[in-house]
Amino acid sequence: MPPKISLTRYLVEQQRMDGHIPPELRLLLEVVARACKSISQAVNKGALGGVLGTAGSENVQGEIQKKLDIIANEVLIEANEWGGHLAAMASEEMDGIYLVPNRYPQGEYLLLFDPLDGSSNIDVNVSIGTIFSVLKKPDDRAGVEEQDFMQAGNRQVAAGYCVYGPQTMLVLTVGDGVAMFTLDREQGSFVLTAENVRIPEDTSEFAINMSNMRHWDVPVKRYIDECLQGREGPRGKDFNMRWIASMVSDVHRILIRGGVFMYPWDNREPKKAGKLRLMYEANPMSWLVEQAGGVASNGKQRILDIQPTKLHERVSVILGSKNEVDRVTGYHAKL
Ligand code: P6P
Repeated sequence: MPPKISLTRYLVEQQRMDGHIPPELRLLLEVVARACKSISQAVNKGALGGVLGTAGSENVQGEIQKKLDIIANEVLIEANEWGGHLAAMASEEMDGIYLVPNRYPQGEYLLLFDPLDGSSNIDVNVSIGTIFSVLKKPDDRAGVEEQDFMQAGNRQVAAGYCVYGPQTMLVLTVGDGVAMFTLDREQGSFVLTAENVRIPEDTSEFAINMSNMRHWDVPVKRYIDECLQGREGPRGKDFNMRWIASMVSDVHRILIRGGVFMYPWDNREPKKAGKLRLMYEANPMSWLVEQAGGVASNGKQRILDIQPTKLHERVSVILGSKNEVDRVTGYHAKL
């Protein structure tokens, strides 16, 4: 049995090899991982912990907040605010940015997160997760404001998620490939269980919420229709479909065995670019997918090149196996 490589050892050895993880960033990632362990404990308690159901409030997105949404948000804030590695945080569950209180030292990093993605699955015991993205604060002046977060996804210095499923797994990139860690509950630490993860360039599996079909744009309708025609159709092969309604779980499956995940623009609310949020869902997931050899597009451009203008802005997401995403973006180009 090879020696167990802990998250800490992995980060130290990565820093030694290629300098991608300065000590402050390593501290940040270890603190986020510890927070995810606490969230995992709370999630695993379920009804026994009195954490199911709604909190009776709405978030900035106008969505009903689950008790665990708020618990996860608080765990991440409390874990990260005192360490001296952060200047500010932003969360799906908070309207504006959260400045590190003056009683703590300010750091150079900005942490963004969706504290509990897929929370509609909490009460039905289906996997959910935490998604996080790390940016550097522009160093041209003191203090920090929302405008400092308006950086394209190609400026991220770290990105990852923790999926609370049959295993609790942390998946991470700092720009040198994708590594996966499985929580060893006996040791209480994340142990390296996969690295240099690669997404197969071809797939026969797509993930999309089919109930929205009548609202999709033509290129998406064409792509899905051709998949549904199977081997008798233009694709010449049968396709399988998955939709967990938890982006973390759908993306995790794609990192493991390939596939294409789509939450495209649709005409239900034409002014909205999409359902998913750019800064703390699409950007971190897109970097992970690209670092594993996949492609992530909004149909017309690389997601990581989108210049954000609002903290909670939404985006159309098509990501996964390179040749399938290229096909979908090719259909958009023919519009
Ligand atoms: P729908 C969860 O609420 C989420 O933000 C993603 O995790 C997931 O992929 C999507 O929304 C599910 O949306 O419309 O199918 O419920």
